[in-house]
Amino acid sequence: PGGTILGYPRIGRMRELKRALESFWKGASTEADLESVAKEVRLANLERLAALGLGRADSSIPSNFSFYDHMLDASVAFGVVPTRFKDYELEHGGFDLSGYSVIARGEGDKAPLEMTKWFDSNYHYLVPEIGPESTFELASLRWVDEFVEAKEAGFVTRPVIPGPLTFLYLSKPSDDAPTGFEPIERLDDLLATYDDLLAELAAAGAEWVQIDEPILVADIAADRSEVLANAAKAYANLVGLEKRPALFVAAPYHSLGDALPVLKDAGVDAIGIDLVRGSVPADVDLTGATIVAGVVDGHNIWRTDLDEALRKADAVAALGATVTVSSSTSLFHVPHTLQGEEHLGEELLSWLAFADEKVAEIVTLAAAREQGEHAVAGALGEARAALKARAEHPGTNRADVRDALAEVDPGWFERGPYSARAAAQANRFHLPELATTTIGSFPQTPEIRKARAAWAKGELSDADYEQAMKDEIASVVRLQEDLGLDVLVHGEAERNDMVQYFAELLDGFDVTKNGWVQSYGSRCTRPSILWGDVARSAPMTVRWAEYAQSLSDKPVKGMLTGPVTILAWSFVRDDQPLGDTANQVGLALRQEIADLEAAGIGIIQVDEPALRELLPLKKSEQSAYLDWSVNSFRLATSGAKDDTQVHTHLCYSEFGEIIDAIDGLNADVTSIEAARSRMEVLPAIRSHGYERQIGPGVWDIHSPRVPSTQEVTELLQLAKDSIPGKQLWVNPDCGLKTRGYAETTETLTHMLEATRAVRGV
Ligand code: THG
Ligand code: ZN
Repeated sequence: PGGTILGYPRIGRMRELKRALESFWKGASTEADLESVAKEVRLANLERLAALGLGRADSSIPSNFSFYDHMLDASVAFGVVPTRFKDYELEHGGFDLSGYSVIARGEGDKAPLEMTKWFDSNYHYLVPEIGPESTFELASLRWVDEFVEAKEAGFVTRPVIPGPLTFLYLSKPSDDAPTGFEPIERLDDLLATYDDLLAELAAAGAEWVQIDEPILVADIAADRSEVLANAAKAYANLVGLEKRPALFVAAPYHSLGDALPVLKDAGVDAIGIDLVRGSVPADVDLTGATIVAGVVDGHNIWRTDLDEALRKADAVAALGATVTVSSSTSLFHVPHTLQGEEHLGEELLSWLAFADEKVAEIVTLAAAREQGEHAVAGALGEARAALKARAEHPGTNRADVRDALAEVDPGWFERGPYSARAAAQANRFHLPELATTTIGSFPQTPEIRKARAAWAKGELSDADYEQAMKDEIASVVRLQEDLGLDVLVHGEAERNDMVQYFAELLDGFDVTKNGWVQSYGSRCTRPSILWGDVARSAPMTVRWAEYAQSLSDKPVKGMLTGPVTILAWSFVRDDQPLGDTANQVGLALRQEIADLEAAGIGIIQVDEPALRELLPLKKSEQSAYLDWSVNSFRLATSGAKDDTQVHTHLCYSEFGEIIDAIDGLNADVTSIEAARSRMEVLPAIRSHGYERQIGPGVWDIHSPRVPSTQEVTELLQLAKDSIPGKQLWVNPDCGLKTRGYAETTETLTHMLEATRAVRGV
């Protein structure tokens, strides 16, 4: 029927779930308190979606709640939690919310599930661990219970479940699995569990279930014909069940390609396709199929071109399909609502649509298709006017920015040879083997947040705020000197977020007040809106770096966020190639680096943690991406002098695909996340033949646990097996802003003890 969405934000309009989770983890509230907030969030979402025009009784409202992560939910529901968490299991099977939280966050010597990026988004999922020893059984009925809860409140929802192929292809082999084992080998056993789940949902009265299979749009290591054969087998199995809801298989994030006919032939009842990122071949026969056409961008915040959306829906209908209009992806990638964002100004507001406004657009599109465009002529007219105003706005096309980029010549992308740089830097800094540093941020204490909030409200003067930040910087510098780190940082007290900080200082951006988007678990980010041409009007970081350097004889790193990451973690304009936008940012950073050098800063880190995240899901698009992303970084950094040491930091450990890009960035030192995966990336880097310096993280900072000196020593020794000591740096996985001072001081002490032990070998 009419219109639907693939999912809705789960964290709550005022981040109620975040607050409830964090209070529960602190021990300040009970499991029952947490359950009750969660229920309020779920029911409020249902009411809101119905009020916006999705049907209460026709399964067009999805139910996609999760306490922490949907892949973790699937691990728990299918009974495949790693054996190290057995102690936390309830007597009759399954986990309560404390046990569930331990799997997500770790405790004592129990490392949590690994966390990694969800497709090409800024969301992180928890990686299931599957081995030959895993036993599959339906161990949680949460999805059924939530369906029943909604039904009792008057809503027939559509439960949203990760699909069997996506679940297994995104899993990693368990610690107990023999080499060569692939989780997908357990497909038959997993399917038996889906059979049970679908029977339970049907018995509870579910008419539809949404099974998310985004893995089908991605080019993954597995052979495509094997993936398609598994898809055919899995869906033939599920379609053949006697007792089941209608099956809606959704495949967001790109084109389904040759998996589309496979799903159609298997006889699934509806197929969701992404028509924002992807497309349907013009010659595919969709006769008899029901297609949920993702024509409203679920992953970005621009107001939809409704005329184009209608054209896309019509084109799919012309292939023979019955069409329902929808979002291209779940809306959990965008904030709840534009309400409360009036400070953005009428003009910018009129160009935007967050989750609620997108639902309204979908309802408009559905009405246009059912009743004719005349029925919604007003809404269509408004959308046209807003799009036209956006295209014609002077800020989206600035002559000064365009001229500056036109003057860039190829020499601006090249630094001198590494050997010369390395010699100049060795001469300037005299760093030891296994040099120690941190990634940049130190804990953002409640006092820092309070000072920033007071300053924003005008309750703290500029001078007092400046002094508060300087005091914090001084104490962070002193702590690092006491610990004995070799290369210091200023700690980034003055930064709310590594992207937003720059967005607030650069032209072409705006920031929201409450535009939170879940990043992982209870953690959210507030992506900035990159709407226009980007330019720097004044230095952004120099006075803080200069102050920190004035306090120490050791080098203090200048800290910048790279162009790709600024794009990836913002909502970025969709009216020009990303590479053009990235070069505008690159040029602004190049000016900043020149100013940092002039202020005496000798080591400058340009973070690109999101480089891997934006890597296209389709192989055919990857090399063009790597070209523009690497180029924008080189544009930013290649003006640095030989004796300026350029660092970069990348997150997430699937480096196989981008080792060439790391090479291409041409940074002198690259730090990477490696602790949770126990350095598994290093052999690949070694066999690639990497001549520059690398700092594989030895502390997983996403978890509150403190690794022992012994554990860090083992990781460092593993690293030394692959990388010569002269090239090796010692650092945590990532910035420390989410950690507290107690665990930070303790872990850094362990890190330095381990370094001394390994240096002594
Ligand atoms: N900034 C942005 N995106 C990111 C990161 C970031 N994406 C990937 C990675 N880092 C995700 N990691 C985090 C780490 C910490 C937080 C969010 C994402 C975080 N958020 C606070 C919270 O939810 O409590 C925000 C509160 C605040 O700043 O006031 O701690 O670094 N853009
Ligand atoms: Zn990182």
